[in-house]
Amino acid sequence: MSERDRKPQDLALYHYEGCPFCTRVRNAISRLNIDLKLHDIMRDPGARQRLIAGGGRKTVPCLRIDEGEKTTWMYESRDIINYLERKFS
Ligand SMILES: N[C@@H](CCC(=O)N[C@@H](CS)C(=O)NCC(=O)O)C(=O)O
Repeated sequence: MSERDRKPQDLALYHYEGCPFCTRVRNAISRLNIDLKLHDIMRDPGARQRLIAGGGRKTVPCLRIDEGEKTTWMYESRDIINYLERKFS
């Protein structure tokens, strides 16, 4: 997989530093060597608003998956890790 493929423009993780479920996902991102866009909802109120407006909940971690016109908001840390492992292992 090329360097470019490891920097996916169609994925973004909404998270915050002190959240243990977010830490699990960030650890998986490091392990899989992916350069993913991260939005910290504690430091960035705009990101928090976008998460609630788009996904309907303020729970983190949440992975935003953009596929053309369609956007999916994936909320469960286990689901997010499984998805990233399938895509990038
Ligand atoms: N089952 C979820 C739990 C996530 C969770 O409990 N996140 C907390 C922060 S560590 C949260 O966002 N709580 C605020 C809320 O649910 O609105 C997962 O594993 O992703």
